[in-house]
Amino acid sequence: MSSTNPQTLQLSVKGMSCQHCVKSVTNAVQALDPQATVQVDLAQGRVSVHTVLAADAVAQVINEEGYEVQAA
Ligand SMILES: [Cu+2]
Repeated sequence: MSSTNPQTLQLSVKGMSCQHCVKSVTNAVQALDPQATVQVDLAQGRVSVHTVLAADAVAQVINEEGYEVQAA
C-alpha cells in the first residue's frame, strides 16, 4: 500500500448493532492502519474513518468482518 495523505472517508455500513460491532470494525481498520481513527454512528449506520488507506481497502476489511459496506 503506497502511503498518501490522510483523508476522511465516509462509509455507509449495514449490520452494525452494538459496541462489539464498533470494536470489530475499528480493530479491522487499525490492523491495516494503526494510526487510523474510526468513528461509528450505530443509529445511522455511518462509519467515518480518518486514514491513509484507500476507500476500497477500508471497505474490504469491513466486509471481511461480516458487515455490508454500501456505496456512500
Ligand atoms: Cu455488535
